[in-house]
Amino acid sequence: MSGIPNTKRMNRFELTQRLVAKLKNDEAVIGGIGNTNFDLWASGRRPQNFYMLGSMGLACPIALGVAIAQPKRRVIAIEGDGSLLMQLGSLATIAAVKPANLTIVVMDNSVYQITGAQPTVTAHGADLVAIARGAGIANSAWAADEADFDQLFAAALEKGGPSLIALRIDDQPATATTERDPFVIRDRFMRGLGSRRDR
Ligand SMILES: Cc1ncc(C[n+]2csc(CCOP(=O)(O)OP(=O)(O)O)c2C)c(N)n1
Repeated sequence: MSGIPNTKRMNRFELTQRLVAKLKNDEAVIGGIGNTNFDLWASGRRPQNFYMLGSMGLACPIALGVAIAQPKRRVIAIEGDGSLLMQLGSLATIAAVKPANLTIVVMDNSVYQITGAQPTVTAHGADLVAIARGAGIANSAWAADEADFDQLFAAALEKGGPSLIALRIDDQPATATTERDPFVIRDRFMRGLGSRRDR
């Protein structure tokens, strides 16, 4: 069983909707592969959203790049536990670079859900908040429930980071599927961030 503190098992789509509802300043949101970006897509189209296709573990590295390139914009990475586990080094890099405008939100269901619910190591006690703190992201916390998430996320946007919020979620599948055109996704995101003005 998981060594994660006794936090409520929440729902990814509901949490993603809560997150998106709090965005008021054209924040960039990077959804990881699969369910995290599917529920981001279902929570409302925004040109400042980027939907990762195909590769696990890239939400945090992409978000770090955006945060460095546009330090005045808040940037949020939403990643699954399996994907984050594949790219743990990104946490130490983020801790070293210290982007004040970057928040990581981890959706931990303890499985690789989209490929058949094989257990990840968080099902055996690996604690992603402890790992993030160990990597140097001191401002890392489990959200006890939805209200706690609201408060942690608002504080992350206000006070600055880098910060990481981990959420224990249920086994519900995502509510939609993102469009599958990487060029469209990239171009719209670049325009949404004001970094593509041609064509
Ligand atoms: C490098 C890489 N390895 C494996 C896969 C196959 N794959 C796609 S999504 C996924 C599971 C993702 O798990 P997680 O990030 O925990 O999200 P969940 O599906 O649980 O929402 C796997 C194994 C892949 N796309 N890329």
